[in-house]
Amino acid sequence: MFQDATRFFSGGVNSPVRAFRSVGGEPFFVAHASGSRITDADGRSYIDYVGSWGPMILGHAHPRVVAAIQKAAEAGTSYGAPTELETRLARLIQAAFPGMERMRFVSSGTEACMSALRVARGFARRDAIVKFEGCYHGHADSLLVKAGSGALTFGVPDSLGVPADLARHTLTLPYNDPDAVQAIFAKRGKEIAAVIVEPVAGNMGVIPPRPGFLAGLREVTARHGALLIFDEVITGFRIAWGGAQETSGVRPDLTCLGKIVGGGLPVGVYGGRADILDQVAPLGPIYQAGTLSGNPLAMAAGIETLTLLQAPGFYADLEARGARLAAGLARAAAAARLPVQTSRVGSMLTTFFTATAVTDYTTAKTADTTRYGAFFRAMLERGISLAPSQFEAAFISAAHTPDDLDATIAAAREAFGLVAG
Ligand code: KE4
Repeated sequence: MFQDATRFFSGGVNSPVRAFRSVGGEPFFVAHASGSRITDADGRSYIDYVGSWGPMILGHAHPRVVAAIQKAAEAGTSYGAPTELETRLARLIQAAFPGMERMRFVSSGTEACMSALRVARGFARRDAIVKFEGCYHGHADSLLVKAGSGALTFGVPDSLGVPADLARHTLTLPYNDPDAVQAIFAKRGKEIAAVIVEPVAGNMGVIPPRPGFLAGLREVTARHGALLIFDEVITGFRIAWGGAQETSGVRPDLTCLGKIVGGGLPVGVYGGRADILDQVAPLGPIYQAGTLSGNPLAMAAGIETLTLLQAPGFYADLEARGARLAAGLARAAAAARLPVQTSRVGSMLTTFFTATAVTDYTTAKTADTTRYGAFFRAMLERGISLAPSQFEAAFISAAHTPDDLDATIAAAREAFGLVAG
């Protein structure tokens, strides 16, 4: 199947990380999935911690989500016209994210972040934006930019095909570095339209914000007339019902959501202060549009998913599962005398193969990716499917049972031993 796929797709995949290139071996092809398990075309099943990179917080093929999609499909699959389903999902989102006074559905996290940036630039009438090294906000040109030569100079492209003229409007700073933020605003505050941040980083592995970091971003952006954008595509409905703005108490001007909010179907959302969103077409001069925005099947999947997340104790149970797995993995690594950092926020976690405390991209990159690759393969052989990259998160779902977690820890004990050997 992989051979066949390489005749059609670059690297045989429809998204780069799926190709297993940073962990070695060939990707398995999925036949079906249910609950915490995913089964490949050869009939092998795994306990799954990729969870479609975040959306599958309820586990795969939840019967109520599947039924909701089936019911919606029988009424038609797309209209290109408003439906009451969109309003119902928006009401649930606003209940979790009250700062999203107005919002708009799009079809991916990339589209949500790209649109939020254009809205911020249009509203602030400024071109510069600030992002953080190691944070990923989708593949829009302005966000595929790395730090320029000096910390205070504008960015350079982080991908071929991104014009230098565009990249120079993006400033990239170290994550968790409040001094760098203060310095850039002192020097260029008047040019900066927005700061976009993963309020808990997930794309360099899981890295929580230092105490005060997010509040510092809130203060400095407000003081300089810049907008604060929380990219909660991963953290939204993951680390809490109200994401990182619930856990941190910091309210951004704009929020981007994705993944869980569509229950596994293609949905992204951007939204925030009404006075900002009132500038978006057809009300105002900032344009953004989408054929499949608000797709009825995706809306139905999102409504059912968010409804199920409101079950009493849902997040407390996930927290307990996360704590149990993280403690078990840390004990297993210690037993193999392997220096690792287990970094966890709620039900998203990363085991960094390094003795260094991981607080930003530079320290994350001290991780031994060869060892991670060996660990990944050893776990796969033992029926555990982890993220095929050291710099991603493992996701626990409500479908992961205590037995699943204990089996994972037992497999890790062997895998760490092999890697240490
Ligand atoms: P999508 O366009 O892939 O739906 O979302 C982009 C995005 C935006 N913001 C954050 C914080 C994200 O994590 C993502 C996408 N995450 C990646 C990996 N964590 C998705 C997996 C992939 O690229 O295949």
